[in-house]
Amino acid sequence: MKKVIQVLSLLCLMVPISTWAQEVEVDIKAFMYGPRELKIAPGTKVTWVNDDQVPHTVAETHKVFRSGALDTNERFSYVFDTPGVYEYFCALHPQMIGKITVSAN
Ligand SMILES: [Cu+2]
Repeated sequence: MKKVIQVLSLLCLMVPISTWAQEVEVDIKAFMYGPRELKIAPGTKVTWVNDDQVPHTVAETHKVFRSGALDTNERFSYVFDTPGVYEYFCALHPQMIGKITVSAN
């Protein structure tokens, strides 16, 4: 019985790790998203942080998500639940582009 409880509690610890607390940060610096391309699992929360001294935005090409202007140190988050490829850019500097691939494997 003790063994079963140990195994069960171990499972409880292990299962959430794969589905829980997946967060990634993308830094916006020197007019670039870093990393510019990202592969993540569904359910991952991505937070963009503006490290530049000028405002930037994060705008998905098909308007899946769109931040307002982010001033220095401001952040914008989006949780990617649906697998797919998401390309985004800065509405103020359209040469700034980034890509996020959401895939279960
Ligand atoms: Cu910008």
